[in-house]
Amino acid sequence: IPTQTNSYTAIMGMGKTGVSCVHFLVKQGIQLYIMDNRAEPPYFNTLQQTYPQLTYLTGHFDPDILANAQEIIISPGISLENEALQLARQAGVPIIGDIELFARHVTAPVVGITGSNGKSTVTTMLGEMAKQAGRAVQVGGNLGQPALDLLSTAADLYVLELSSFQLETTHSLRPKVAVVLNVCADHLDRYADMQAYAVAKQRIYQYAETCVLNADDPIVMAMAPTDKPIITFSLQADKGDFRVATYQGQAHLVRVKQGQIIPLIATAELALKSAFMRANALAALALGEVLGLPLDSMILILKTFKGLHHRCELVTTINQVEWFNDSKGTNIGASIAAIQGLENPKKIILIAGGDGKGADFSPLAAVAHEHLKACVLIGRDAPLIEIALQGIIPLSHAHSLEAAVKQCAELADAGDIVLLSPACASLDMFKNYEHRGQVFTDAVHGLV
Ligand code: UMA
Ligand code: ADP
Repeated sequence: IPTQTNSYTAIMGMGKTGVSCVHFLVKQGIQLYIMDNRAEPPYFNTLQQTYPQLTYLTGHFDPDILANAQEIIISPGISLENEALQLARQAGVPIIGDIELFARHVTAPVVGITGSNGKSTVTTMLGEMAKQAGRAVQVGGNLGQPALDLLSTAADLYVLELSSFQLETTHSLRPKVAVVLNVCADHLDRYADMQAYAVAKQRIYQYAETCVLNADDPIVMAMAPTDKPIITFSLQADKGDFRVATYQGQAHLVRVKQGQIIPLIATAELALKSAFMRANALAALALGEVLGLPLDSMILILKTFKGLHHRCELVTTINQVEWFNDSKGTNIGASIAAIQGLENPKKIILIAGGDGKGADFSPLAAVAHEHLKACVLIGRDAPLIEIALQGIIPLSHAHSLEAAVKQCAELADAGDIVLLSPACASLDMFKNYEHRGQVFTDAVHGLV
């Protein structure tokens, strides 16, 4: 156990982030005290075996050890309001996250991408565009591969997906270009209100060289800085530097420069055609322009990018019923976008529910009225969604996702769509959203 006060850095969390911080800091010879308040944190055994010389604590966080640390590196899954941290905060111990460590060491340009929805998609698309253009690009962050791990490979560009939790503990990241894609209710179990959540997201713009903003989102536009270049995108024909407009009788994604409309790609040529994918494509084009990526590389990716797993992914068609896995639809905005994206009024049977993270589900009602045939509810917060949708469409409950799939198979007629887009986190029933999506996919395949 480190004895000297201030001789160690404390790491909170033994998830993916904690492990990446340990790997990074061990190489620098820094003494570490690693904690997790879970009895069996996911990477505890691996860490102990790899680094037996380090000090570990599981089952709880120790306020005194934290208060005596030189610095605390906190994982995004742990709130800054955690009781055990308050002594350290009062003592003025610096508390940072993995992205702050990354920012202190990175030497190549960084793109920062945040927003309530579309982060992973835009991050991946932009990474593909940069690769296509021959750039040595590293892609990661909240997307899955922790940012610090990316530093071990030489790169001339980093594209990072950043969550509000990561941004809260980041102080000196200077992105070459940054975007807040959109802001809708999410993580209200961690934030006092929408304002606090938006403030965390806005941090991405603080030291950005150029800011890309969604002109269709008033919460994002309210973040527009006045002291640096901004570029906007919009799905409307009358606003945005990048927008959707008619060109020679066909809808196109276009760039508007000094009043001139420059067509970039017909929307019919996009590999993914829903409205939210158009917004994601416009955002990626705007970011790519700032990076100087050639237009032909970007367009090629837009024509071929088929989307990520668990995001409005067509699993299969059985008896003319299409089954879509949108397990990554973890908040109400995502699920509304997914439902509207399917453009099939009254024929969608939705599976929703899980850990609602304190959200208000009432905005689902209008969309349900317009687009849904029925809804099967699962998970802890099913009763909250039931309240929002009662009397609007037929509702039923299922005790498991497998049972929900069976119910949907009975409800669906030829031409219908079954969509898993829970509007909730998965952690009340599953390991993560991938696990939920896999259980759904297996259950659907099991119907045949
Ligand atoms: N936890 C504890 N005690 C601890 C540490 C964590 O109970 O001591 C719990 C947390 O409450 C959380 C879970 O364990 O439920 C995991 O938290 P973590 O911070 O250890 O997570 P990591 O494994 O480090 O993964 C994190 C991101 N997770 C979160 O922000 C919750 C991953 O994003 C990210 O891919 C990874 O770092 C690499 O950067 C996932 C996510 O769900 C995909 N993100 C949220 C989202 O997208 O909505 C923000
Ligand atoms: P994130 O990384 O922000 O969670 P993803 O790219 O993984 O976003 O997409 C998650 C879900 O959010 C998708 O499955 C889809 O339902 C929805 N979505 C994607 N892009 C957008 C967007 N631009 N606006 C609204 N919803 C979106």
